[in-house]
Amino acid sequence: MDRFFLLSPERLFMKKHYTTEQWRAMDAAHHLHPFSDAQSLNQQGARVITKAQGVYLWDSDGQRITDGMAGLWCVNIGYGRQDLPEVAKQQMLELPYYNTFFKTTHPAVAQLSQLLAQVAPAGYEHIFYTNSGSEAIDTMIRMVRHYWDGQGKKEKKVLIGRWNGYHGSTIGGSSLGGMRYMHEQGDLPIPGIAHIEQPWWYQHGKDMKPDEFGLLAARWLEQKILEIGPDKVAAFVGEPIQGAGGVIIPPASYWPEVERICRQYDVLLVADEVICGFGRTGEWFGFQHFGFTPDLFTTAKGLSSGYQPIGAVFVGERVAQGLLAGGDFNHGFTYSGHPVAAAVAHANVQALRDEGIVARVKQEVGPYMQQRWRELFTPFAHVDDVRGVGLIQAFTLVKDKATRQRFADEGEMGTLCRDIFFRNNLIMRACGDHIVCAPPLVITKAEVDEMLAVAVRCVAKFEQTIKERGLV
Ligand code: PXG
Repeated sequence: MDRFFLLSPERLFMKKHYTTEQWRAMDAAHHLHPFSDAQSLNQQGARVITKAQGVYLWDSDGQRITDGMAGLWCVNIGYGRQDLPEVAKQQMLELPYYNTFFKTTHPAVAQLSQLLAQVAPAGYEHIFYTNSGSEAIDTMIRMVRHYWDGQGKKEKKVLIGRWNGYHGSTIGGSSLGGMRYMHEQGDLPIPGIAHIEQPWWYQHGKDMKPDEFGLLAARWLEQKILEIGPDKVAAFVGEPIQGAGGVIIPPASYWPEVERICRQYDVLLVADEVICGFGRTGEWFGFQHFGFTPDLFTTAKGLSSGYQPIGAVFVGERVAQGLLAGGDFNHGFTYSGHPVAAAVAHANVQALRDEGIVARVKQEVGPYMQQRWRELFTPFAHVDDVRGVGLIQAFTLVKDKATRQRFADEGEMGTLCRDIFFRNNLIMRACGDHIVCAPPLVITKAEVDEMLAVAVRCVAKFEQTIKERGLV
């Protein structure tokens, strides 16, 4: 047989010949979904998404769905780009795979690294690649501990994260994250991880002004460092804005105070930019929005806009010098710096920059979204803490706005509301009772209007439903 055979068109396109029911049956029989109750999902049957363009998805019944979540907070550049698949194809033809372990490199990864060092602020000249955000977090954990070993501070091993923070699903990532329902499965967290409370003013701020509360919340970190002992604490890790935790935006005073505390106790500061990175807040990275300088930061998602799986740890000067002087770092993945993922990420980041997509979030579509979001949702009786930055926004479903009373069964109302969106062909995410929205960064003002008009009708329907059911 010819070594370079091609799949026949029939075999390539066979997948299009099934019906929705057939897809569902196939899926239910063999596919275990992430973060899902397999039994109940299989009874309902998953919605089959077949194609996408711009900010829209289509399902196998031909319904058009507005994707208010950019996939899973990742398709920053929007669906349906022609250039990214072309780059992938060319790279696959030229060099589909080679590793970067044993004194080899390749043009795609070298070029991507140069570009990333350019779009990041000065001082992040060194980048380590992974396939995902979770792997970026685990890489960072090992890197930080290895760094302190190299400095002769072998006791400095504890990483501090936050309750309701999300850092992925690997053993390290889910330990560092503060999702208790994840810790319950698999005996987590692993040793050497601690957590402090999240900086959510609405819940924990009581009578304080937001900035007063921001300082208080930062000092929870100081207390924890002192409790553990500064000589044992390696790093503090936080998302600039907590994404999966429900878009928790700390007061402006929070991050600068966290930074001051980290410097005072010589604790490394790590920003998890997996959601905030690559334009989501209107800046390239979330730490630029909040005005602090992490020692390292982790990225994924928007790095390739989800067109390929890739993550990266950006290493600042201090840790980079330690690593460069520290001999072998015994860590890496078969696909670290994968040529196709690197080539696609390069084309994506270049387009985010050269087409002004990130700048537009800050100057134009972000402010417009924020204004409309507040105007449209603030009036609802059971919607409160309406908030957002750039193209990441949320509100919280509450029982009583006057007393800030939440619903008893956290998540039940969020799911109810989310399902109404879904039935109306709009995807927004419920994180507990927080409704969150993070559309592709290329969304136009007209598409924002169209999306929010549907969302408003859905929230009205939600309020009517909970009244009818006697839930309020
Ligand atoms: N850090 C942060 C801040 C994240 O949001 C990860 C790390 C892990 O990335 P990977 O690529 O390993 O998934 C994430 C991922 C949700 C949801 O439902 C959020 C994420 C992933 C899946 C679902 O909000 N964030």
